[in-house]
Amino acid sequence: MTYSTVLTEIRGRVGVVTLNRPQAMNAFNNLMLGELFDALEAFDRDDNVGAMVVTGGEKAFAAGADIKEMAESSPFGMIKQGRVEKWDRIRAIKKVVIAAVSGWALGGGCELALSCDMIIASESAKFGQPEVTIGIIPGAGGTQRLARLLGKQLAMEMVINNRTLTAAEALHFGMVNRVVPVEGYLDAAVAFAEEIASRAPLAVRMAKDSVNAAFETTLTEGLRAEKRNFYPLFSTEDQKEGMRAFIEKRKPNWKGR
Ligand code: DAK
Repeated sequence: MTYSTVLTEIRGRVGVVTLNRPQAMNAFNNLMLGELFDALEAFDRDDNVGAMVVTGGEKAFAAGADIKEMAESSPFGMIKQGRVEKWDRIRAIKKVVIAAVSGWALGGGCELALSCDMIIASESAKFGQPEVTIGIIPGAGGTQRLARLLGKQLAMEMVINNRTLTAAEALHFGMVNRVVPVEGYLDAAVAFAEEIASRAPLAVRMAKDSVNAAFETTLTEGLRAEKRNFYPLFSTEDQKEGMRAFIEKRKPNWKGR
């Protein structure tokens, strides 16, 4: 598959999707949004890929939705373009997706990073939701995910008053997993994803699903969801292999079944 606004490559067992509209700070137009999710879905189906990384450029991960494209939009125009449904596609990805963020992650760019499972940030990363400065609010989950992640006060400040977080602040508040030097930030994210790709695939999938359940439901329902994912793993070859390998003091050889 060839794309015109994203680049794709497979490094080891990691599928890397790079947003590639540097002339617009990787602002998403409708085409790029579609290509990004097409590429992620293709990697999700590919048995050679164990985990994915989404990245942008050193100066900008993504500056949000393309304001020039969006400026004259109408509600029905956006619905017709399927923009809302497009954003739901990332939630359906089964494999782990890591965001490798350097420079600006603003508006939809910040929301894209938050939609990923984990975030590796370069020291230059800056996160913000400046939508109010152009007369709208976040529309791809920013108000909800920031409130859950950072609590009400800081989320309010970011969403209402355009407070941006530096990489160090984002780490302090638990919004990112690691902060690494700008040089080599993508390599660090790929290495992180490679570690995940080396683990039992079905267990990783169930683990992701279980943690995500915590954000959707009550504790009782969440615990049920965990159990629904826990027991079936005892029917997999990988569970037998993993436990035998531990007992035999060797590395497991995962089959993904
Ligand atoms: N859209 C279009 N073009 C953009 C852009 C954007 N978001 N951000 C930057 N650019 C373009 C600039 O216009 C400029 O293009 P030329 O003028 O050279 O043609 C080029 O990128 C370089 O930008 P600057 O000259 O501004 O570069 P600086 O280094 O001075 O500043 C900046 C970088 C990222 C701080 C600044 O460009 C900036 O503030 N950009 C806008 C950030 C922003 O407001 N983002 C929020 C957009 S609203 C939805 C879900 C989600 C959304 C929408 C719908 N649905 C579910 C329906 C999301 C909405 C948003 O994200």
